[in-house]
Amino acid sequence: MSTATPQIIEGDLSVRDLRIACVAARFNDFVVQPLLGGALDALARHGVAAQNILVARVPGAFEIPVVASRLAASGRFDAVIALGAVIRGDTPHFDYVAGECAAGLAEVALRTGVPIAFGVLTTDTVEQAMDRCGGKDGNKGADAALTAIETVSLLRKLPT
Ligand code: INI
Repeated sequence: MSTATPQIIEGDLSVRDLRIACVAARFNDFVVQPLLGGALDALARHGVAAQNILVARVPGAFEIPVVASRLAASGRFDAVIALGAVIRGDTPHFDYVAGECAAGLAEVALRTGVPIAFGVLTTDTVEQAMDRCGGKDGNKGADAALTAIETVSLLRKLPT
């Protein structure tokens, strides 16, 4: 029996010279602003220079994919971080906004090859959103920033 072990490739957080675009919705800004702060803080802590970060603000989560698409296709960014908060409340709008945002971002990432970190909260209540933007469940904006860095790192290690 062979004693060979499979090659395992993982990304890490030590990549340098990253160029990052954040696309952040203004809708539910009381949630998105802490998400953006968490993302920017995580990027700074991992050595991403401020001059290599662009933040684009869009009206709502529904508008994130088209702007992410433009930025990803520009060739000027290694990754895009999408930030927003879609809160169900009692509006049927929720499923359309959240679903189209997620599907649109997945399509952009696959089409362009530029990784997109999904830092768009989709919650039933305001309380759940608050828990995830710096509350008891952490900061999903910071998590998305780390995901972006790790995924760029992995892509740089993979065969082309
Ligand atoms: N946009 C959000 O980012 N979050 C929401 O919870 C939300 N809700 O509930 O409606 C929302 N709607 C606006 C939407 O993203 C678009 O900006 C709007 O429909 C104009 O295209």
